[in-house]
Amino acid sequence: MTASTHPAPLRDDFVFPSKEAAYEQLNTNGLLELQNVFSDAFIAACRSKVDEELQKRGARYFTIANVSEQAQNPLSELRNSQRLTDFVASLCEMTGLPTTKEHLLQGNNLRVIAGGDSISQAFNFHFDSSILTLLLPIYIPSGEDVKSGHLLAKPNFRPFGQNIVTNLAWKAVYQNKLIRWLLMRQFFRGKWSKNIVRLKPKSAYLFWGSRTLHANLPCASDHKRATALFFFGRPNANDPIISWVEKRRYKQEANILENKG
Ligand SMILES: O=C(O)CCC(=O)C(=O)O
Ligand SMILES: [Fe+2]
Repeated sequence: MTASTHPAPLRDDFVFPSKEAAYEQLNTNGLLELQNVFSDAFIAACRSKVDEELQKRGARYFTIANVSEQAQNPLSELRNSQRLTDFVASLCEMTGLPTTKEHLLQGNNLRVIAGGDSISQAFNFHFDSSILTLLLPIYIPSGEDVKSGHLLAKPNFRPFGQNIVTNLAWKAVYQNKLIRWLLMRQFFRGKWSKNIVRLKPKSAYLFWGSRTLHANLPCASDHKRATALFFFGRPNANDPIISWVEKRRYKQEANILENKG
């Protein structure tokens, strides 16, 4: 194996909060920002990679699934970050849900929104199937909220421990066009003002994935928005039916949002 040529993702001087404080924050506030955790060089490398992919594909929406397995992508370096892995593993373990370090990372993708797809890719409210989701902003447009692609999140909106039936019921209720329209209307009436997470590149955002109802805001069509998503742990690891469904879903995860809207 040759040594990686990618920059180290984490800033050397970044100090993680204690896992107890972080766990408390996730349970009460619902969202944990690790401010300026990523190095300038790492974000710059991720941006170059996004630009390269945009050059190939043109200004449109796309996702790259399992991006951390692509050695040529700087995001692959994140897997080697022991400090980050230990931190997220501890948080997942603290939930009491069954997790193992080997199966910690369940899925990950790079998500790029550009050109005319910006509106159709906004307000796609959903729950992730992970215990913990890490969102890494790479490009976030500046400007007013409705053109910024920021995150809308209602953290801890439902408890962990959905079984297959209740999970499907939640999905049927929250992931359909009528609710999307109603939630959008709520947003434009200012009802989500406390739930806008203004994303800053170089920070990481953590939330309980399967508990948090979330979506991103639109961004202007002449801007690009790029995020990487890392999904850790499965709340239903011991349920064979859910495991089977989720395995299929992780394969399709990158396409789910792509095909909606
Ligand atoms: O790109 C984002 O801000 C959120 C994407 C997301 O929630 C997901 O891919 O599960
Ligand atoms: Fe998500």
